[in-house]
Amino acid sequence: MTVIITAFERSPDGGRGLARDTRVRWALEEVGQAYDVRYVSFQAMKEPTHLALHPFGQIPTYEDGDVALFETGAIVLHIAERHAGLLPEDANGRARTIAWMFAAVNTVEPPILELVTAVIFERDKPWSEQRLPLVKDRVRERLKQLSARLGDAQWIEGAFSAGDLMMVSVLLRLRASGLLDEYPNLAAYVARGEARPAYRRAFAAQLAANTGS
Ligand code: GTB
Repeated sequence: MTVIITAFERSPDGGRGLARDTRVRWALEEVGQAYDVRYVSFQAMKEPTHLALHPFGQIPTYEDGDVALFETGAIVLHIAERHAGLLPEDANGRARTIAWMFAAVNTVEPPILELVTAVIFERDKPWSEQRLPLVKDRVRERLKQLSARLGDAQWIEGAFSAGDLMMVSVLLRLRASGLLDEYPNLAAYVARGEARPAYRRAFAAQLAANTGS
């Protein structure tokens, strides 16, 4: 059965890999699962055909036979459960890895998204200058905690896992802010993720789709 995901017809980031289809592509590349992409416009995302797949009218979605999913955490977990390589073999290790996936989207990503909102959408508000340092400090707090936990380790729970895939994907959104560089072990962690051949293939595929190259 062919796996089909959806992605922006034209990503607003012009192919910098920040749209969330990149993490799904990455997971599929890690496990060696071929996939097709259906590109959708902003308008098509809000129409009934796409809304049947994604109740919030967003990308990415994932279809595989009779399974249709939305939410990148759920999609990556589904891929990781069906193929070897992204979850540890032992039950406790799997549980901890899944906890890290949730931590990525539920604990680390929210302040990062708040920062993105503050920088992109609230820049012209009269209170923006006052608020931005507070928002940045909330991100720093999470980075400090994550940095302390990672320490000198290569990956978060032993070998590379879906937990790292989700965490690196979330942290990548911070690159432009410079905050990541304040935590050298996290900057190196993200760079290790980006250096993985599967990530590079995923990045190249989304770039080609957005630039035609
Ligand atoms: N929680 C969901 C998940 O993880 O799957 C969030 C999905 C989501 O936010 N999708 C975004 C979307 O479809 C695209 S990824 N937005 C359109 C809409 O809501 O109408 C977010 C995103 C968009 C653009 C950039 N960029 O240009 O840099 C980066 C990330």
